[in-house]
Amino acid sequence: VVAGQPRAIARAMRLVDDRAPEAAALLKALWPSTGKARVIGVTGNPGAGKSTLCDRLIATYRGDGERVGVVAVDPSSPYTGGAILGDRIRMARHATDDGVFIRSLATRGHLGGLSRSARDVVRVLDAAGYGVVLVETVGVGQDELEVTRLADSTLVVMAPGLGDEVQAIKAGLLECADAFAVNKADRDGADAVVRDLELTLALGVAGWVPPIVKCVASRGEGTAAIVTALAAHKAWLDGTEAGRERRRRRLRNEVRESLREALIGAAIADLGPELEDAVRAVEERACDPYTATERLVAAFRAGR
Ligand SMILES: Nc1nc2c(ncn2[C@@H]2O[C@H](COP(=O)(O)OP(=O)(O)O)[C@@H](O)[C@H]2O)c(=O)[nH]1
Ligand SMILES: [Mg+2]
Repeated sequence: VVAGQPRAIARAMRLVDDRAPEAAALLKALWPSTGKARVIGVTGNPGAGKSTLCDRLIATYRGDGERVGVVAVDPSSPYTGGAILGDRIRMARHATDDGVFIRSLATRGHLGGLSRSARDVVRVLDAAGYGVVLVETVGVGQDELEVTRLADSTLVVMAPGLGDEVQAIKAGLLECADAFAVNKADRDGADAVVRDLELTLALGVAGWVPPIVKCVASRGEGTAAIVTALAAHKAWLDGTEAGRERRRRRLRNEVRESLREALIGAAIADLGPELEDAVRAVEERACDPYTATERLVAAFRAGR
């Protein structure tokens, strides 16, 4: 993987994605080779032009001599079904470029699992020397928003005529934006989206103010300005205390989440039948769930 061999990378990703028993040892061994990639989340409503824009960003970063990894999160929700094929087609011209590695991830519908898989797949790409990693997600659902948290910078793609009016957009999506791309500027309504965004941001952004860039991804217009905006955000992350604090917060969250998962696993393994008994007692209303939890925690602590 560290030597950048595509077959090894693909195999490592499969192990990580399947949560194979070897995955933990693999990720530990790869860790020293990570921490160099710039991870860019690309999110926004289906049809906004994320894949088209990613294709342009790949070309631009390749032109700068960067190796580029792409993680495409395929939503399993029925209304965005088929995105996987579309994404592959739109990025297909890079398929023969060995400086580009594209990997799709299924959402599988389990909360938290997606962001963990995505994060670990991104780590594999990082260890393999991809200096820029684009993570394309759809900005619907909490799980999707989680995925953008693993990014250094999150680009929110909007477009006119998609119900992307700023009032309608989820607050979570606005908050996670480090830059906005208002795509389909060849259509009516793009300026109105920009104006609405500017007004919304003027109301209450402290610290980094996300730049708003108009673009026409299908023609490659505006891509350079987006790359510049993302570079400015990276400079902010690296060069300011607020930026460094944000990185620390992300790692803190990761360790906590990983701890939560390990603890619940250990508790279930240790308590086994006691846990089932507690559930039954609550079901029979012999015990309230609060007391049941307290007793389980006490039993786990006592190592029974
Ligand atoms: N008019 C116009 N159409 C675009 C533009 N960018 C993308 N599209 C089209 O919008 C549709 C959805 O694009 P896609 O990249 O798949 O969106 P995604 O679902 O956000 O990944 C496709 O038919 C694209 O060709 C643009 O700048 N202008
Ligand atoms: Mg797409």
